Amino acid sequence: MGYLRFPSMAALLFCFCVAVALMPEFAEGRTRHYTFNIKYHNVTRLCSTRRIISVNGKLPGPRLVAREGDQVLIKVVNRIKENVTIHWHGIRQLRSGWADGPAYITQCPIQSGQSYIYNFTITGQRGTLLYHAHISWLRATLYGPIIILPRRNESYPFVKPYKQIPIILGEWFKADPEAVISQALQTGAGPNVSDAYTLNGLPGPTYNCSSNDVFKLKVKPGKTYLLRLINAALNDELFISIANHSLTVVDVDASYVKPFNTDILLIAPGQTTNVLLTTKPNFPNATFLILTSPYFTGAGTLDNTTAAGILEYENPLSSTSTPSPIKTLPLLKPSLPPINATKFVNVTQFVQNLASKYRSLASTKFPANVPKQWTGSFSSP
Ligand SMILES: [Cu+2]
Repeated sequence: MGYLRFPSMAALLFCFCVAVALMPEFAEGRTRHYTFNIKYHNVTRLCSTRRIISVNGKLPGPRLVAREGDQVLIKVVNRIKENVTIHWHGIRQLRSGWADGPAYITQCPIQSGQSYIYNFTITGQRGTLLYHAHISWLRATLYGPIIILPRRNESYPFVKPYKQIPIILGEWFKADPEAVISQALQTGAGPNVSDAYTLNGLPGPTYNCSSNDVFKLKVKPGKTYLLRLINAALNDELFISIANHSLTVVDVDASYVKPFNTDILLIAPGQTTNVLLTTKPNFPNATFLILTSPYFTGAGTLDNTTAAGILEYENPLSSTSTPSPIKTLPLLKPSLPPINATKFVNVTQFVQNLASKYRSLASTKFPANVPKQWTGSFSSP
């Protein structure tokens, strides 16, 4: 009898385990492994070449992709002379604070020739974040996107995008950023400003000697794209806008928000915004500039330039023998808030209005669990 009963008990246990695994709150994430080699490589921008420090020889660095609930193991190998750490900017690091990354705060830096495995689980977050170096100014070129997809079998609380495209805003220095910051620390003066802003590492045609280094966002008509916008600039807040296209904000810093439309966005350094871009229903016979420029209200100097990328529609005629006429199409330009003093008040007003539009999604599935009653006491015990 015992011999016969055993398989039926095992079958019951198996069914129970399967049932538990299928319940979303018990669904285990998978473990994802990455290797980040921190190396030097040469990059030419604005007609000058310099050695930069990046991940796996890429600017921006490779995409780190995971689902909510996944454990991520990243082996960081230091193949440069400088000490290095990587900060997983915005990851909550619940019970893994030692994997956060700020040098001399949560860890000793990884020394030349050494490696370290960052180990964390993504909990209660989905959307876009970024990683970057967190020692001195190595983050000027050492940065990349963190893409957190919803759990398996879970959908977005918005229309399923046709494609997802990260756009990382950054800065380009003709000089070595390490020399820039070390000079500032020695003199006590503010550091020299960057020479250009970039979209996915490319400054675009608004700068001298940069007409070939242009980020192109290639789209099809009548589709919805999810743009994962990241500001990886060192310290500057940046506006971004696409000519003749409205953007729908759906997720900020890996939290869903109540969707709202805007023509112009502002993103602070280290922050991210996911937007839906719905393309025009038909080939528009034009191309569209994507511009990014800084918002600045303080004293001192800043890089007051504008970087540009191009939104380009796939030409329906290009599949025939006719050569693509895209270069001959009119190039439309968005207007960004100007930075000059006379418009100063208007810009600030614009930013305040924009900021007031950000609201938590606060749906049944993604509630805003904010305590509404204060139960503590200000008096000492
Ligand atoms: Cu950071």
